[in-house]
Amino acid sequence: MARPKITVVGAGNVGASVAQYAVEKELGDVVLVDVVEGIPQGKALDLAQAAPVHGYDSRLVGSNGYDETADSDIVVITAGLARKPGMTRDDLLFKNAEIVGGVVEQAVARSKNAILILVTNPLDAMVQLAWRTSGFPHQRVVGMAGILDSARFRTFIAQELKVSVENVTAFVLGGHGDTMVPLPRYSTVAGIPITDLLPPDKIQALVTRTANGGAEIVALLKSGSAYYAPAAAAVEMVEAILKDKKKILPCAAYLNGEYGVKGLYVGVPVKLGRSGVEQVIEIKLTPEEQAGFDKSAAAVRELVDKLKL
Ligand code: TXD
Repeated sequence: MARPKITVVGAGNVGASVAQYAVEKELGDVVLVDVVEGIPQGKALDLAQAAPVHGYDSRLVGSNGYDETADSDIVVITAGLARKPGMTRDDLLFKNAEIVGGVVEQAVARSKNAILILVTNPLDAMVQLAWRTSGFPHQRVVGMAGILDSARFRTFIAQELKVSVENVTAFVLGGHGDTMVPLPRYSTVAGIPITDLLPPDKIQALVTRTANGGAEIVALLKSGSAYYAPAAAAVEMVEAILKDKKKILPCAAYLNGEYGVKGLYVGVPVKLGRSGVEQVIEIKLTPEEQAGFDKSAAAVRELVDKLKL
């Protein structure tokens, strides 16, 4: 049986790490694509030469074009710009929309049955754009953000309580970053809600640190943003899909009335399997949580409207 084929567009920090984690888990063969000449080829060759040491037989190819991507099972899109001094959020929105739109057109023309996983920021708007541009059913276009946000929350909870990260689950809804809505009452340590383990002010401090998790890393790195955890999160989605795990994960998914939102991609728990987003998991929210979610959806809607999607 042929190995699954995973295309990763954007061979920068996140893209290269997605390729690395994917082959280390031997999830499939990987095609790395970037506009910069030599970068995808060089990184693919370097990762191929790590194979004998790590013991994976996944093949790696780097390219500046899309022919090698034909018949991919999954296309992970990390191509884009990060905000530079003097650039407004809108500049980034329009620039990345141009990049992601072009990438999606090229990729889907050669892989009509692929599942698209978006990573480029502003995440929720880029997923909506990719869905529109691809013409794919919404189940096959999904965005990565919630796994990262919840992984950050889990890390901080585990550190605070001095327990294994494996014991900690966390539930996060809404758009990526500032407007995310963590749900402490559904966040647990070995099944015990953290609301039984930590005082409210401590939980609030961890929530605030999580919402600012990306900015904290940007401030430390000075140039560039986080990539190990974002890449690990994207690869968890790749694995859930290719292995048809039916894993419940927070992802940016298309809502068709769920949580009171229609026609918009927002972060919610979904079931990920070989068909993509197989189900949106709906839970009952308190009025306060629903208000947070509505605010988050409104922020996404604003960007989507600017792109006239
Ligand atoms: O939670 C999340 N969704 C995110 C999002 C977490 C981390 C990073 N997030 C966003 O992913 C970030 O704000 C950026 O929009 C993307 C990629 O982040 P990364 O850190 O990997 O940026 P790099 O290192 O600058 O890499 C981007 C690459 C770079 O090599 C460019 O040459 C390439 O994208 N690029 C392109 N590749 C292909 N095709 C086109 N058109 C193109 N334009 C740029």
